[in-house]
Amino acid sequence: MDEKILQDIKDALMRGDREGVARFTRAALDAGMSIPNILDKGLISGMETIGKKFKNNEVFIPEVLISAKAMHAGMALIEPHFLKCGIKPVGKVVIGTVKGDLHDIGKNIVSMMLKGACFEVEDFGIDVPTEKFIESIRKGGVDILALSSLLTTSMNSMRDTIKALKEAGLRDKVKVIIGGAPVTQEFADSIEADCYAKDAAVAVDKAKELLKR
Ligand code: B12
Repeated sequence: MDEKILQDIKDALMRGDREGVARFTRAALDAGMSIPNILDKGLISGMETIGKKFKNNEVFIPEVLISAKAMHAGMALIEPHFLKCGIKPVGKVVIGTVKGDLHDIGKNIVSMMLKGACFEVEDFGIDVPTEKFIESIRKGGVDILALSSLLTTSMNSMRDTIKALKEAGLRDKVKVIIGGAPVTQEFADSIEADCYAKDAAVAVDKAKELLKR
């Protein structure tokens, strides 16, 4: 039964069927299925398959875009289940997809899960200019800067942001965590980020660790 609903979510996402994704996600929630299960085995799994098809030229930008919108419909239903923190935030995170990059699905999942772990999250969205990040750190009160990149080309914007933090004398004011499909620990080390996380669950653990450093 659970497997069937997860497959229904996945199939609807791959078809770009927004209403279907919403309907099956709601059914999964009503059936009491766990959020990580719905996210990993339904929504993210569907998006991964689209990614493979895109790579193999079996689907193209318009189809990917429609599936991405369907993914957002599912995530919108899941998000309220993460937001159960009535207590004082454990820390503040500024998050954004770096300049030159319009991908936001992974970043939104990280943002949602950080909120679920009681972080205050300010999300600057996509294609964020370096100066906007720097300005927010200059204002103060930000514990962690979280940068997302899905393109090998936009990874350079992560390097630029850390360089700009140093030039502004702000590098020791904030911890920087980076992620996104092409990002690796090796790259994080090379640009002197404080840490790298391969997915949203690890990002939450690492963000908590960063607060203690
Ligand atoms: C959806 C998608 C799009 C959508 C984006 C819609 C949206 N609202 O995001 C659209 C259609 C707009 C798009 C456009 C393009 N795309 Co695209 N896209 C994808 C696709 C299929 C899926 C990405 C995704 O959402 N994955 C699902 C999420 C859940 O995974 P994720 O993003 O990796 O996030 C997880 C982790 O990485 C991590 N994470 C993510 N961010 C962060 C941040 C922090 C701080 C941390 C700690 C962790 C973390 O946690 C997340 C959750 O676990 C990928 C294929 C792929 N396999 O990645 C290609 C892909 C990224 N795209 C690609 C390309 C080439 C493009 C275009 C250049 C295509 C074109 N010719 O125009 C444009 C670029 C536009 C731009 N300037 O950004 C390439 C990139 C290749 C490369 N080496 O750079 C890929 C890999 C496809 C491919 N194989 O060729 N794309």
